[in-house]
Parts: sequence; structure tokens; C-alpha cells
Amino acid sequence: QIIVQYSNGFLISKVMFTACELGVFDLLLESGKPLSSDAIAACLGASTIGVERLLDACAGLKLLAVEMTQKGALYRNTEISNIYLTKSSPKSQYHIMMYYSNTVYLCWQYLADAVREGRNQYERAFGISSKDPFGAMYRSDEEMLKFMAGQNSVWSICGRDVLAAFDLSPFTQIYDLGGGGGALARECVSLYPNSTVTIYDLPKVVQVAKEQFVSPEERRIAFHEGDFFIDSIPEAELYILSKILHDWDDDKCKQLLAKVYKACKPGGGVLLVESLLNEDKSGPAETQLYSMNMLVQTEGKERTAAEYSKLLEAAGFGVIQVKRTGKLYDAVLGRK
Ligand code: ASE
Repeated sequence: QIIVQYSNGFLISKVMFTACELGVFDLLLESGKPLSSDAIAACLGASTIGVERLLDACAGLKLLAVEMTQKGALYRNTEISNIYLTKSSPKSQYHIMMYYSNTVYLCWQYLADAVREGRNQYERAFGISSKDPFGAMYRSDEEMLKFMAGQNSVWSICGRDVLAAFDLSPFTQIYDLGGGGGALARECVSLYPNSTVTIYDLPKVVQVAKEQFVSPEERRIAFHEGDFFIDSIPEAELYILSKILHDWDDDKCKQLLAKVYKACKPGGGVLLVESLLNEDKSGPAETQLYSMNMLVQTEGKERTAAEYSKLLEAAGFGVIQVKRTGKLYDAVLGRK
């Protein structure tokens, strides 16, 4: 049974992604009452044949509830779909699903090549050089926006856990290196009322973050444009590196951490937010799968707590603490 279940895994993902993409869950939320497949097909401008089959599959997967009436089947959202699968919900996972469905999926087409060659597959998937993975991931403004929105959705469900893993209140001046769309920065200023967070990211990322994700009313969030491998990193008390080290090989990680150590105020620290592998790499399966994704999309991998500790120590950081949150992402704190 496990083989059948795994074989069908991609069918399940694709049904959920497609229902999201077509706006099934948004429509059922807005309508406020159960709808027939005919009504849903008409509203979405899609075929009755296709929509009916999609709705039944969603019902089978418990993403929709169905009730039978004299006029036929009526569909409505489940509680979970309302929370996670609608675009407008504060905990919406819509954008990460669109990124998985339309970008990550295409890279995974070449997973066998990635395993054979031990490197990412942008050349095969998109015909672009894979020398600079973020140049490739941000190959168009549209792709960059999809990535930023996708990454933001993750923090709406586990941002608080990773930031509350340690008491960060002694640190008021915080840099979020590679902070992208700013969802983690927003969680940080809300959890720590005395903190200010500066999002350090590439100029075009900062521009989009200002325009689309962080309102100028957020007085405690600032921006700094730069490439943290090339440009200088300003002094601060705490640096957050959230899902940054997993994009890079050990050499690049050491380079970056050495720069962060130099910039860091004495008594300050660095917070790594990553999905941690067990020490014997026996799991969690989700983290192992993410590590496969790092192979097809980046130059990095997921690591164990001991591996991150070694990287931190090599850069000079001491007193390293590890907190597993029980969610997808964990936290490692190193002090200068
Ligand atoms: C990165 C994170 C991601 C770079 C590329 C990425 C994610 C998807 N593509 O830093 C989010 C994590 N999800 C997976 C499947 O790895």
C-alpha cells in the first residue's frame, strides 16, 4: 500500500494545486453557501466535465465537503481549506503552492539528471545558466515575485515558532539577511516590541518588497540593498539567516558567516532558521525531500544541527544553542 500511496503522491499534489490555481476555494469562500458543479464551472469559466471531476477528487481528498440534495451534489470548503487554500486568508498557502506547481515541478522533471550530475537543473528546465542560482531563480520579475510570495506564506504558519524558540528580546537591532518579502521581519517586530528589523536583500528584491509586501506604515522595518556575498554587512546585534545557508555549499556558508561574525556587535548573535535533519540523517522525511529540492534548485542542502554548529564555530561563533520547534523549521542561535 505504501508503494501505491507514494506513486499517487504527485496526483494528490497536482489536484490540490490545480483547485487552488483555478480559484475553487476562493469562490466557495466568497459564495458563503454550497454550490453545484455547474455553478462552479460557470463562475470559473471552465468545463463542467473537468470541474465536476476535480471537485469530486477534492472531496475524496477531504479538501471539500459534499452534500447530496434533490438537485444533485453541492460542494463547500472544509475548515482547513478555508484557512490554508484560499488566497485571502492570513494563513494562506496559496502562493507557495503556485510556486511548487509552476516552478518547482518543472525542475523536478529533471531530478534524475540532478542526481546523476549532483547539481541544479536550470539549464535543462529553463535553458538558463545555473552558475548563479538566484540569478536563475529571479530570471524574471514575475518569477521573483512568485518566489517571494511563496516564501512569505511559510512564515504565516511557522514564523512565530522559530522566533519564539529563543528569547530574542535582548537584541533590538536586527538584520534579516535575505529577508525577501518580509513576512518573518513582520513576525519579529510584532513578537519583540522593542526590535527594529532591517531586511537586507538584492536591490530588485528590496524594490518589490517595498512595493508589494511591506507597507511604509511598518515603521520598525527598514531596508538595505546589497549582495551579502559582495557588499558590506552593517553592524547589528542580531542577524537572522532564515533559509539562507541551505541554498549554499559549505564554502559559501563559511564565507558568509565569517562576514556576519565580523559585522556583529560583541555580545550579539546569529539566528539560523532551517529545517534540521536528524543527526544520523534518518529523517524527518520532509526535510530529506527539501534537501532533494535544494539539489535541483540551488547549490545547497539541508543539514543537521551539528553541521550548522560546525559552520558557526568555523566563523568564530560560540555558545551555540539548538531548538527544534516540532514544525517544519527549527532555530539555531550562535553568540559572538
Ligand atoms: C529556497 C527555498 C525554497 C530556495 C528554493 C526553494 C523553497 C522552494 N524552493 O531557499 C521552499 C522550501 N520548500 C522546498 C520544497 O524545498
